[in-house]
Amino acid sequence: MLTRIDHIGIACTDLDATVEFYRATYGFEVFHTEVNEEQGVREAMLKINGTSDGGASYLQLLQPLRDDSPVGKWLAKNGEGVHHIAFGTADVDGDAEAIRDKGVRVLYDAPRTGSMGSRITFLHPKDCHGVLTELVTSAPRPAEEH
Ligand code: MC0
Repeated sequence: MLTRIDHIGIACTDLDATVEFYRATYGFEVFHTEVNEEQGVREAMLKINGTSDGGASYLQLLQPLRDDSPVGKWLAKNGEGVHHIAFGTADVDGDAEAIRDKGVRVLYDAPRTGSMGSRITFLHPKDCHGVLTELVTSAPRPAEEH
């Protein structure tokens, strides 16, 4: 069952400048940063609020590592902006399978590694009214980190 918005992914050309915009304008601080080579991104997670299931909601700022990565291709075509939304679930495997059974293309046969050790998969935007949609099961982790 999808229980919350885990994050909104935002494509940007300059991660440091975008992080500074969110800090200076809204007061959002960086909770976590990492490089995900497989996904081709450098990212910063800005925590917006915690939730009772142990997960949280974030803005995920994404700078592409390569022009031919999903975010690189999308930026070249659309410029900066909202790239995807991600729903949180305790069971990404089960939810992905149930959604696949409804005829929506699930992009991975098995979930892959996402931010902060999460397990993720994606639904094809053309099957979701133009929205690239991610399903996320968070890794158990300490409440606060940097
Ligand atoms: C592409 N399209 C999108 C889109 N990306 N539509 C809405 N939102 C997006 N983000 C549309 C294009 O405009 C195009 O439409 C069609 O889909 C095919 O796009 P393409 O540029 O030819 O690219 P493809 O087909 O090679 O790849 C599209 C696909 C890919 C969605 C399969 O981007 C993908 O595998 N995405 C999932 C992985 C990902 O995005 N990783 C980065 C975030 P037209 O009408 O022109 O045909 S990593 C992440 O988020 C991790 C770290 C995490 O959360 O933990």
